[in-house]
Amino acid sequence: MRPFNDSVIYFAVVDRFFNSDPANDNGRSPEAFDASQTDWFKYWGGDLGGMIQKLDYLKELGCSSVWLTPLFDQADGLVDVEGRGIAAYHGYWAKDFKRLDEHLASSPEDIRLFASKNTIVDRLVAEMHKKDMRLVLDIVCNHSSPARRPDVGGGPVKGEIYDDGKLLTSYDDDKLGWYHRNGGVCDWDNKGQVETSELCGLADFNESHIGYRTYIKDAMRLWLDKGVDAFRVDTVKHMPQWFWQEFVSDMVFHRPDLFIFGEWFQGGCFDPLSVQFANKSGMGMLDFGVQRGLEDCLARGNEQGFALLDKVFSLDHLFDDTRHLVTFIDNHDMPRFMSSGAAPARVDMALAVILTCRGTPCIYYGTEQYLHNDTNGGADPYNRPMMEKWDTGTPAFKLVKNSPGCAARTRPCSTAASAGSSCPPTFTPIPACTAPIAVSPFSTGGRKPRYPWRA
Ligand SMILES: [Ca+2]
Ligand SMILES: [Ca+2]
Ligand SMILES: [Ca+2]
Repeated sequence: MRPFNDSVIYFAVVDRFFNSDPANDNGRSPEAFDASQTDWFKYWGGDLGGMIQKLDYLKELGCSSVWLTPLFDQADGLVDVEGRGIAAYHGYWAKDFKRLDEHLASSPEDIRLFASKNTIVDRLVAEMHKKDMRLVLDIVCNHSSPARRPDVGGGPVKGEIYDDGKLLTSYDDDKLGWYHRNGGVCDWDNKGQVETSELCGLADFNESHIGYRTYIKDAMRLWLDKGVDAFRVDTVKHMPQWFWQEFVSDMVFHRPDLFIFGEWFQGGCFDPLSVQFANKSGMGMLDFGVQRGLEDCLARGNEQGFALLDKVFSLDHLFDDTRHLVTFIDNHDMPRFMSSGAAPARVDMALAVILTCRGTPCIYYGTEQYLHNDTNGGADPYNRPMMEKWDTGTPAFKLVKNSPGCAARTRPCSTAASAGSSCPPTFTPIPACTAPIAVSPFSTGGRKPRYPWRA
């Protein structure tokens, strides 16, 4: 597997980035779209044409890779959660891994993307490769979609799965035996239960079924054949390690230069199981340790200053290869850095850290514009505003693009920035730092973690 650490990743929630075509906004379920962009739980119109139009902006920013939220065809309509209708605008409730969601494109040929070689995905990949940029596809193997409440019509049927439009199975009529039927996770410290029970009511795939494994791996190989350069893998904590080892082996056999990194929610150096995953699964991992350390000192202003971040870097030896870690300051599953208390200058400082430390930095869309909405503390979904500005002159934009030693475009030629180790003792000792650092593992104490709607 080829590390991506010569790259800076830009992570965009496609629905919230740029709307190039109002004709596809309604999709198959107009009730799931909100043209006023005030209902945060519905589609707002962003599409792949919008991504293509903004590639030059991302290229100028210096981001050489773009991670897009999942592109698979999503469950249509609204899911009713506690009286609120929620659409699959985020992309994490797939129903057909071999089709493109209809909100993202405009023609039937685009939707059946593997039946043609001139679809919008082909054009996106071609444009990116022409600009020496790489496409990171967000994939989900753990689950499909949640149920609608029986008295709310029009929403998705739980766990309906299609193969290029042909219905294969569903949770309620699971002819194929592709789903676990263990109910929801109750004990979050029980590894087996976390892997084989449901997360937020999402139909949980039974990875022991060879038919399911064949389907999901065939689908992902098709996406690789379209030119996808890397996978970001959702909810890796919720499937057993043997599945990931098999999956990674098969994908890398198909594409030897493929980079894969996984989301072990809140994983990092303080969570031994996540460290084991990072060292044994064959894929890299999102580094929640660095995120937590940065948030602690630069957003929340903890009086211990950089002590937690110092501790994180001091534990780098736990990982076989820290180049495979993907660093970030915030993402779509937590409040944005500014919503956590950071002034713009602190955002700049945090960006400077991830742009210069080990691993591959990943910038959440809009950070370079100081985009944030602090409703409900900026928690999901308020951390996913519509991208509003494309100013190439903000300090954050210029920092990513130009700052000596931190510039995104210097990483490919700066081994020190992209692969060098960190040296914790360089932080100046201050009295507060000499006190024992309250480093607790990310244990949930058996309670359900606050997982986002999309989960
Ligand atoms: Ca649109
Ligand atoms: Ca759909
Ligand atoms: Ca599972």
